[in-house]
Amino acid sequence: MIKNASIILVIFGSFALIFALRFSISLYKKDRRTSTFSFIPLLLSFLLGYTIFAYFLILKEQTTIIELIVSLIFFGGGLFCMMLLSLISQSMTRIALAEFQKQHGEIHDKLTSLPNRHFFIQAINKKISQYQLDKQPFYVVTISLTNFNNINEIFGQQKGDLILCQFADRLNKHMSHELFLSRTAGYRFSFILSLTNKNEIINFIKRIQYYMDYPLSMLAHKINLTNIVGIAAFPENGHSAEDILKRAEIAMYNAKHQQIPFAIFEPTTSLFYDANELALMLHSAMNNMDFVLNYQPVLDIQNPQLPTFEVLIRWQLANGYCVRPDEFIPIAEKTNAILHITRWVLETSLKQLAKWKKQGLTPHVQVNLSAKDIEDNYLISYLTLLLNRYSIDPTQLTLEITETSMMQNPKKSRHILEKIQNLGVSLSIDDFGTGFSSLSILSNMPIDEIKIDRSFVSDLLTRENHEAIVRSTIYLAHSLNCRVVAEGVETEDLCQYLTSLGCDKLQGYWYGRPMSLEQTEIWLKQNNDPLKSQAG
Ligand code: G
Ligand code: G
Ligand code: MN
Repeated sequence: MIKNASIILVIFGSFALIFALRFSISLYKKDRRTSTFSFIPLLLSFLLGYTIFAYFLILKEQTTIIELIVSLIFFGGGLFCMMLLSLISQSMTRIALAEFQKQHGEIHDKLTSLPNRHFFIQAINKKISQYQLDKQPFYVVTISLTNFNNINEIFGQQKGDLILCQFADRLNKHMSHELFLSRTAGYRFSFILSLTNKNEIINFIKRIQYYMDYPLSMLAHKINLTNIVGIAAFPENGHSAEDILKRAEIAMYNAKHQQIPFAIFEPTTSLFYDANELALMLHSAMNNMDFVLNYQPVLDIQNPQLPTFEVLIRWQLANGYCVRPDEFIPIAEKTNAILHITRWVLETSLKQLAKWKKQGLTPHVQVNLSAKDIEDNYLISYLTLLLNRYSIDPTQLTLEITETSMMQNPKKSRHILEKIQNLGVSLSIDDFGTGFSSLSILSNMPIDEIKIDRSFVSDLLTRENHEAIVRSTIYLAHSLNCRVVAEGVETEDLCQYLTSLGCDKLQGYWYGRPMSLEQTEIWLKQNNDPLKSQAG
């Protein structure tokens, strides 16, 4: 009886060990580490011990209580090993699952479960490395919804999300796995096409757009989502993944701008980003201050030897495009970003003046302020700090304020402008004639200079009423003790006529275009040459 019980216990124990061995083998198959492998020989040697002990029990005629207890321990040990390895195996599976989910989350979008922009860039990079081997060019295509904002407004964010998922699902149905369909921004998706023939590409896009134009349904409503597509080619349109994707997006903006369903990137087309996009990009540009300054020379008729420059900001994107200040300054004005930009422009300009001073060059610079800047109570202290820090003579600096921004809050503007003037810095009214300033307000402003807007100057010689406006503005400005600058002087004829009207300064392509820092330094050195000045 005791003998049979002992044998059964040892046999069950060894079965448990066999299970433990199976767990450890499958664990090792998944894990492939020596620490997990070491379970296998250990369990095998246990199993050998169990078999020898069972054999020993079977051979013996009688079994003692001690042997029964040992068999019990064998049984328990086998069970213990089985449970332990099952537990380890389960935990490892859970850890692996969590890791997978984490990685998946990093490269996938939660809403649509499609890969995200990060993944897509990796996918393009993979295609680029493959190109080194097979020389197979490819296209990156971006498809964006154009009326999704309306959908969100009508149905609310939650339903909007569901509609977006339906759109993504439908798009995914028409794509094979190798196209790497990804969600690359809010309501924008991208994929990679390995076709080489342009007609094939166009047919593919047309087919996709045809399917995507079918209405989707939400709560018994039929929803028409409209989309546009931009396409860029590798290696024709760029060499890095970011460049190609960005260019597909630029092509897409062009399609939107031209109101056509799709466009292929053309290196000559200009850039059309929408305001939302620019606002997002501006945010990151502000972190690195991705701006540069250009300098446009201004001719001082009374004092032609004194070089004067208007400082003009430029925002250069990584893809080589230059966003015009007309496009991004209004966006920066909506947030307080403009205050930081102005401070950067002021500091960079004054730092440059300090560098030039060391080389014996003391040009005059004119910096543009925006409407928000003249409401900024800290502008004065910042300006004082800069003038002291860089030891700049305040008469080397003029600040330009547009007529419209000055008129937004004349009382406050006047207060701040007076403080600026007290520092010894000059003030100039930019784009004069485009706003509707009242003469009484104007005459009370501490102004040193008026810049007549180029819309009046350029056709001065052919439009009598513009000639009258310019002539009377010069008269008015002089009676208010202000100097007058004419902007947009593009020809020699204009220059002569404006000089005869008594204009004090001329600015325009005739005298010089906005220049990079390097070009400006060359200009400065040439104009600082005493021999040339005397000759001129
Ligand atoms: O140089 P360009 O034609 O792109 O300039 C367009 C407009 O942008 C001009 O009206 C000019 O005054 C404005 N601008 C250029 N640089 C600056 C700047 O540094 N600050 C502000 N506020 N406006 C600028
Ligand atoms: O508004 P503000 O004066 O700041 O504008 C200056 C802008 O005018 C600069 O961006 C400059 O590029 C542009 N500009 C300067 N001179 C000329 C010119 O002669 N013709 C034209 N069309 N633009 C000019
Ligand atoms: Mn200006």
